[in-house]
Amino acid sequence: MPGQQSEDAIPVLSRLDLLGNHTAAIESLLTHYSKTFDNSEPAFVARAPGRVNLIGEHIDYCGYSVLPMAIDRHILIAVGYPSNARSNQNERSSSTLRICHIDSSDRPAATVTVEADGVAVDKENLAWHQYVLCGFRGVQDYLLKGGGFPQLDINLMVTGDIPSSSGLSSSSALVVCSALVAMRAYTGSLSLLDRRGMASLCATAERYIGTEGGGMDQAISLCARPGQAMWINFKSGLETRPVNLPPGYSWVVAHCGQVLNKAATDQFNQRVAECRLAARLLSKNTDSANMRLVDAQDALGVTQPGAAADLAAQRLRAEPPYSLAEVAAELSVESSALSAICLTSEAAKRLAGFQLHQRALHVFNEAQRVLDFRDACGRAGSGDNDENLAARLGELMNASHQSCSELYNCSCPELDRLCQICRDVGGALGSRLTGAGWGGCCVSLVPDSGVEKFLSSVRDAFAGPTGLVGGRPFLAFASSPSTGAYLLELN
Ligand code: NG1
Ligand code: MG
Repeated sequence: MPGQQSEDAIPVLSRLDLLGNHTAAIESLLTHYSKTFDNSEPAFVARAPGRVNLIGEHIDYCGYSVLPMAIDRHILIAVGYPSNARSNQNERSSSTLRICHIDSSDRPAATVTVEADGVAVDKENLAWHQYVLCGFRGVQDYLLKGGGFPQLDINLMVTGDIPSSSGLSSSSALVVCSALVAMRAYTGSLSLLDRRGMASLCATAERYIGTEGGGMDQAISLCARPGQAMWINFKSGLETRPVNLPPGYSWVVAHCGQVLNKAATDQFNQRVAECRLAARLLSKNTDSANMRLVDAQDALGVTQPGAAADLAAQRLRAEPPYSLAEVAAELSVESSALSAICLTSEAAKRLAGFQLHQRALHVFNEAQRVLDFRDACGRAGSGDNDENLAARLGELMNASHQSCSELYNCSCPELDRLCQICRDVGGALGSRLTGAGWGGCCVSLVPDSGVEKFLSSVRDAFAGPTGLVGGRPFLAFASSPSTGAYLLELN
């Protein structure tokens, strides 16, 4: 069991290994499963956590490092075989996934039935179960490179407590959890891929939904260690390093009441395209297949991202925004050729003006802040004054939020206001939006002794006497770093 598995392997647990963690949620899920699927018992459960990103926003897809931690909110999927499935295996000519989820009033919703061989993700239909299909499709793609995959007839019961479209990575938790389910169902184990291999598979798989995201969310969901945050670097392959956080401080998540479904809107992919164009212009390179801002930093010949920011500030003009034709002319290529390598989404093609100066400055300086934050955390408990250290982390978080808001334009008035209240009223040392932004949550650094007062004073100031935001109760909670994804074998 876990003791015999390598640190890199995705944990496969038995009930005894849970030590009481998540057992209430799992037992309730098993009951729903049996009631919905003919009183049968599931064979296994997969669990994948959401995350809060402490610093490093919109830079993973530029090849830079980020610093998230997993939260103790997750997606759980119970999986079993219909009672007649195994005996009729040879007679069936197609595969079936029956997918059901527990709705917000704690009842099973209508079951969706999907033909499972060669799953197609439908970008036009952004129903939540499309993320389940992303996970299945990713595993199928992987297995097709080997010997293929067998037919499958299974039932899935899905539940979770991560608010959706809120920057806490509910979508990636669902993709990761579904990929674990698919891998276990097709191959009988999780031994083909380790945590990082599975994280890369899931990052690729989630792009079937249409967003050209980086790999942060899938990587932290799979690689998280309890009690620690994780420094995750995307420069070459996927590098992970646990980070100790300063003792005596809490990380508090608060929701601003606005939500943004990234997959349904243009902003995310437009930023990705602007970063690609900025990287091409700064490096003067149109030959390499892949040219991210981290590669442009190398081409600029500087070792620190902060120094690349200084060069970008001189070489890219702030106003007016660039046109595609203008960037193409500077690089002596056809607009169509540049578009083919940089503007790969429909959203990017709709953008007329590209704010290359602002986007590049955000990315380079944010990348520098991640390194500074990581190095400051490395000094925790080493004799340095932990109060000064926490104040430094808070400053970096505040600077990150300001840059997200003013240079990357990925905040919104409600998030700006909430962060300000967290600092001014709640006494946070730092507060910043977390995840893609344009709504969703912020994360604040708060001394342990001040968390209760923080929660009540921020609620009063932000939500007023009703305690409601947009008709819903104000949501805020402190979270300690949770454990990563695992599989629970029930038999
Ligand atoms: P959200 O929208 O918070 O799940 C997205 C991307 C990340 C990263 C952040 C911004 C996906 C699955 N996730 O996260 O890779 O780019 O935005 O830092 O695309
Ligand atoms: Mg997401």
